[in-house]
Amino acid sequence: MSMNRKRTAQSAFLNPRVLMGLLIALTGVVLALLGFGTFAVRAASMKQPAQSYTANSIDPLVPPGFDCSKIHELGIDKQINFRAGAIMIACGQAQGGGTRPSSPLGALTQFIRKLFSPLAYGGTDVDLITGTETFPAVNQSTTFSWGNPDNADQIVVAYIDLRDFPSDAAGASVSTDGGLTFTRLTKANGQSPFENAGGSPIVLYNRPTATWYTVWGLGACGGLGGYKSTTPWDPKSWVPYCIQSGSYDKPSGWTDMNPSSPFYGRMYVSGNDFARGGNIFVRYSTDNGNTWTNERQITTTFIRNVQITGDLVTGDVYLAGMDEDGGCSSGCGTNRNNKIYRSTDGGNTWTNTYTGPSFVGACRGTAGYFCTMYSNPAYWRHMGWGEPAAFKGVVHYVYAARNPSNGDPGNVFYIRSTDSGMTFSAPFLLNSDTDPTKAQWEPSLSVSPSGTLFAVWYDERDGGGASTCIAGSNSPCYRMYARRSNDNGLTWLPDDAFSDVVSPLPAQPHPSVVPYYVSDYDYASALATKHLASWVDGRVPINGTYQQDAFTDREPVNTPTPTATPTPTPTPTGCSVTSSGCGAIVVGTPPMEFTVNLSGPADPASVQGSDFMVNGTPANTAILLNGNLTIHFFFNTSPVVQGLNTMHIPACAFDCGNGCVQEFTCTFTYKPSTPTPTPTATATHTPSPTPTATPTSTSTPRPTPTPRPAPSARSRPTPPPRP
Ligand SMILES: [Ca+2]
Ligand SMILES: [Ca+2]
Ligand SMILES: [Ca+2]
Repeated sequence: MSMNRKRTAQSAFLNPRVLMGLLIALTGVVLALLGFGTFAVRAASMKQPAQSYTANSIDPLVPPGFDCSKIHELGIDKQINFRAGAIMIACGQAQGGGTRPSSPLGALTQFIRKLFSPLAYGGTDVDLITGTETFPAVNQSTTFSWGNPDNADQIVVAYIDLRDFPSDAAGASVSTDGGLTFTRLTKANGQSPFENAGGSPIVLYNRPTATWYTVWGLGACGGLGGYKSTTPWDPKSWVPYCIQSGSYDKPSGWTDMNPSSPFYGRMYVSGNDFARGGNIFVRYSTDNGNTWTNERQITTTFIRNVQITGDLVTGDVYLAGMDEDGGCSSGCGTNRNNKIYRSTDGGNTWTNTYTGPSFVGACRGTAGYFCTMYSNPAYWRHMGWGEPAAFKGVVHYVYAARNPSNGDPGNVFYIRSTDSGMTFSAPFLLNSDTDPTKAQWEPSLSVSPSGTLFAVWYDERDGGGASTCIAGSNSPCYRMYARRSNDNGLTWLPDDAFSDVVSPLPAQPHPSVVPYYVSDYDYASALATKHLASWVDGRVPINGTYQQDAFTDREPVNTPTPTATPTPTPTPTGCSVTSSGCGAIVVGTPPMEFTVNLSGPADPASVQGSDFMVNGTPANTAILLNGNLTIHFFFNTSPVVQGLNTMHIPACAFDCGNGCVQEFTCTFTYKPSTPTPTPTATATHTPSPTPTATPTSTSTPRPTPTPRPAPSARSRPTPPPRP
């Protein structure tokens, strides 16, 4: 069968009718299609009228007369875009997808196991794929989830959607109710609004302009571009824009949404350019996506562009790469190295801050260059790629590795850097399942603005094992599992289920797409109130075949999980904060000094004046006393207002007690000193505050009064010694 397919593919390639089609293809939209992949640049240089093509043809993706012997030289075999896949099929290096006759469909009565235990993480799963689906153009997978920080009801998930393939492979679903329901964007003609777009999905929210940007390979740009909208739920509202002409494979993107960041509003896109040695390049926009003229070369050899992210606080940008060391060309068991690249100046300059130790990538089988999670047939291309996250100078990364010693095909690991990506901790195994026959792979990670971390991955522990994972058949195979940290990665709560059912392994029936494609990544992100994570799920059958739908769910930031007990490893939790100033009434001169007490000693190097705020105003200086259990915070100008005032220390503002500080919020009341002697008063005792005020006399000693009532004398304390 495979030989027949190969011959068919090759002869179709030489068929005159097809060749003619290809020539026409070179002249228009189909050239636009080349935006999917590597050859976009050349294509864009020819200006010809657009042509349309039938959606059941793959031929337009393949350049006429393409020399199949150049597949390796051009890096076609290492690329994940659909055009590269089409060339592999046309050159007989891969089959197209299809429903294999050997796939036994499970008994119709045996449906997916619904678990009745309370769900530890997330809410009810949501199928992002609304509207009709027509076999075999039914695949939706490889997701990118993003939310609007100014309106948490607005969530957009972009994904690969083969509904219109090959005229486009791009889709997105939008929620306007916080993620309870989503609608797949569909124009009146039944198609996606992202015409001639494909490749790797990215969706970002540019906060200064309140504009949503999707990023794709886009034909009209002859390279990278996308569609943008300020009303994302309206399919007609999305308009095209361009980033650059040229080749890009597996792009990633991030945008700085923190108004106090020095690089607020900046947008970043990274990718591998196989027309330039497979090197990683970053493009960024300093004008809210209008122009993208800034390009930087990050590597001088082929390192896979895994994902890009940034620090919500500092504005530093981090790019995770992977040295794949030849991939799986010589089988499972080949090495990988994680790489971290950092820019501290808004994308202008980049440093390779970290190259991790070698590990063996997750693997059960191989498909040419790529490793796969299933074998016989090779299925689900996956190299161990994960996702980075960063918060307050702490950098996080999750990835998947094989255990060569016991043959476990995949486990998900977490590494943590407390020095802005220079050094990382030893890998921490996130999945508690240790059955060496069960795989965990393709993890995503997000960090919220309060330092909660949420990792999500594919996990076989509740399924029947690899032998029962038969693409398209109704046999429970995998489920999404998750794990959460409430202290910026210092400690982790137990791992538990995130998706509601155990999914069958979804089929890839599209004949124009490589047969081992299932999902290349899921990019997760977080808002202040929730973590957003999506995945490919096979629970929905079409034509009796369990097939790909993109699903999503969300984990609230502030709702602790019912079973949450801090895991003692790797380190205990941090400290809590108290202040005798909480609830106090302060009279007199507005205080400029405040004292807090800690349940565990602080790390002096991590404490700054700005860690403490009154009414949102950060203090200028901090001094540690009492064995680092007490901190005095000083303001150059008193932040106190008449009436109610709020003291605040954000979670993980500094390190203490082998962890980081828990969030601290409390209030006090300030009353300016009033002319005390009222006309009727007999002035026997002099500067007397109101009866409820804290006494100033020495007869009632008051340990570390906070906020210091600032009796008459103390308008500015002794100049705080600076460390
Ligand atoms: Ca495992
Ligand atoms: Ca769920
Ligand atoms: Ca589907």
